[in-house]
Amino acid sequence: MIPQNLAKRLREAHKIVVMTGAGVSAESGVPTFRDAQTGLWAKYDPTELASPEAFARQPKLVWDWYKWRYGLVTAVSPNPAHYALAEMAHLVPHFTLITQNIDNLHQIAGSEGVIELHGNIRRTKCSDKGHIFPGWPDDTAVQPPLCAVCGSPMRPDVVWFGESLPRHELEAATAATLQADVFFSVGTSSQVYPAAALTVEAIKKGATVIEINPHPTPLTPHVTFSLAAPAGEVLPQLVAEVWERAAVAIA
Ligand code: BJW
Repeated sequence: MIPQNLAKRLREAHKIVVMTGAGVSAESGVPTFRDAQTGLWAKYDPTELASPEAFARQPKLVWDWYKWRYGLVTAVSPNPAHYALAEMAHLVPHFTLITQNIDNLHQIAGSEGVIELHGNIRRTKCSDKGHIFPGWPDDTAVQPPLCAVCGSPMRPDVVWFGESLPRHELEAATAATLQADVFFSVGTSSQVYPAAALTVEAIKKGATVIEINPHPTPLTPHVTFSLAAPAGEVLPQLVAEVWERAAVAIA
């Protein structure tokens, strides 16, 4: 059940920004980073493999881990949370979707103009000059394979700890956040910056900030509404109760 004052605020909103994290893909079967894990996640700390230092130390391990994850995300499908966000874009005057996820599931669900803060695992690039390639190269004797243009080792086109976020994407995300009257933080632990700083900015500027997460985060005490439930349940319910039923009532 969506609180009535939240539903009213959403219906009146002109500019809505949604930022998603790993939790939005959890119901598709993609493991999150910081929840208890099994399999390869239990063996290796994902937050330690996602760094240039790890790649320099163990390039084959990092390459294999990402290639395995590439296989994982290409085998799963968007869930009701992804589809609800794709639908929400058509129901509000201005809608911006920002994601920290690299799995492409928002785009597959039909979202357009998604701002990807941390890259996309469906692209690879070379580690020296940043030459970008769609997809993953075929297996070669050398792992990771070498760039066809400059010969440096290939890596996924994602943003690791200590690396800058893509400038255009971060600027676009910041601009949208500063103009938002409603800001959603969905399925993120709000521990990784500068992504979490967007939520902080939205809170500081007085936007209505809604967090959707079954578990509390460091920002939970500061948001306007905390909806403590899975995104795949809350978002479809929210779209139905706030906009679709309102449209039926008017018609
Ligand atoms: C559900 C659910 C369901 C479960 N429904 N919810 C300021 C302060 C402190 C530190 C820094 C700072 N500024 C920069 C830093 C350093 C660093 C950082 O933030 N460190 C902190 C960890 C302390 N940041 C960086 O290094 C960034 N770069 C940068 O700042 O550049 C400038 C600079 C350069 C040089 C020197 C200094 C500064 C880059 C960050 C890149 C992050 N990259 C990763 C890997 C991407 C590739 C990959 O996928 O492998 O991005 S790390 C990982 O964390 C990934 C994620 O996008 C990101 C965020 O994780 P997320 O999405 O929040 O996932 P989880 O697992 O943490 O949380 C999931 C949540 O879902 C949980 O809360 C669950 O409860 C919930 N959930 N099921 C809804 N069904």
